[in-house]
Amino acid sequence: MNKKLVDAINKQLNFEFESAHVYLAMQNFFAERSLSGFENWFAIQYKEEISHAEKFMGYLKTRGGKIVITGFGNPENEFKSVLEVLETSLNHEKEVTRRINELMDLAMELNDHASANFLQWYVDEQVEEEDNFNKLIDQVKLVKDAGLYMLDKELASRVFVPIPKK
Ligand code: OFO
Repeated sequence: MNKKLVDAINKQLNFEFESAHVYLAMQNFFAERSLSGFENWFAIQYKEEISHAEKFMGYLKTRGGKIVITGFGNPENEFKSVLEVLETSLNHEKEVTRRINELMDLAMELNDHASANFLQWYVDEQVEEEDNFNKLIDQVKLVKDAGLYMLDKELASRVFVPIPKK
């Protein structure tokens, strides 16, 4: 396997571990706020990223490429809102997509058909990843509006109770 592609796949597999940590921090952000549904969703997202890294490792192993594990920066642990978490996630996935596309370009440039075929799974996966976060963002926005509507109804039901004169 071409050394340039082995290096690029190693870089991406380490970025998948970095992605896992990004979502692990988010999982705990929700756990702290007792939002167990979101906590569960992000726990699964964390596991998925680990499996993306493992899939890359499996491929390098099969093709005889040396696996090199590196470190990475600290993930963000502080967020102002649920929406900010989701928008950060979507931007993160767009960056993953950009990197996967670059990897695919390199595989094609090197005429490495097996790698291009392998990378196609990630190309498809990224369509799903971005779609998941886009949908979640839309849903959170809708729920927010619905919450405001329900609160508005509740406030509308308030009646003036005159205080007794004596
Ligand atoms: Fe969230 O995506 Fe990995 O590859």
